[in-house]
Amino acid sequence: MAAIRLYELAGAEEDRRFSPYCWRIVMALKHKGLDFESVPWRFTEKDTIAFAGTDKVPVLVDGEAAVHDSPAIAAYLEKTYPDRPSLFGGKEAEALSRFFVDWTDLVLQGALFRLVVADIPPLLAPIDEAYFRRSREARVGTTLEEFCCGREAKLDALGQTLAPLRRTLTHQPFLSGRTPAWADYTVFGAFQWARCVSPIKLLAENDPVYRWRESMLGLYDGLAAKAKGYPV
Ligand SMILES: N[C@@H](CCC(=O)N[C@@H](CS)C(=O)NCC(=O)O)C(=O)O
Repeated sequence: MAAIRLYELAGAEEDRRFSPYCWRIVMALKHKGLDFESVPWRFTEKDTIAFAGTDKVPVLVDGEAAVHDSPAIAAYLEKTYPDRPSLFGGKEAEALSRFFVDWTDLVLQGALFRLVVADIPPLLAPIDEAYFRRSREARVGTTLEEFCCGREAKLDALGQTLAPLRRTLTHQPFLSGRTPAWADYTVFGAFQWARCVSPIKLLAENDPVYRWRESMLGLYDGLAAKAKGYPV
């Protein structure tokens, strides 16, 4: 059994892993070359992860340590495995990458949520579907279908949201420079979440963000590309 366990959000199908935050950590573990056992988890299985002091995934268990919250897990991996490839590339880069976490959580995932959230309920385990609908509809103040209607205009808004990312990726192949690191995994997690739950085409093939996403999908023997989801 691998020493590290990662609790990851799954849909009705155990291999539909669609949490953007969990994808960050899957990519970070691969980056560090660490083996891990993935444990599928559903939204309503709060008791299963209560030992880690949270009701959300990812939760990483490594020996005696139980860590939750994706940036905290990344910091834990960097500190605990300093001899493995660096996730950040130094303290300044670690601090700078915090911006990518906050931008992704607050801006990018918000823009994607408006486009894909109505596609999620049919993919959930029956025990999760009512919980998901109730909690998310309370958050947005309407039905998920109503919230997502008029996707075309929302795609335009996504295009504008992506403008800084697009320009950066015309200067360099990855957000972290010549090779991918934590900032890339953070942003990529959001795109991978969308790909795992929705058939919507988010990016045109001539978009530098599309090219970057292709590179990210191909990393680690195409791990993310092989994951259950829709073609991009
Ligand atoms: N800030 C946390 C957010 C984690 C999070 O929101 N996870 C979602 C899955 S995508 C979750 O477990 N939600 C539980 C719920 O909605 O009840 C992180 O970066 O890990």
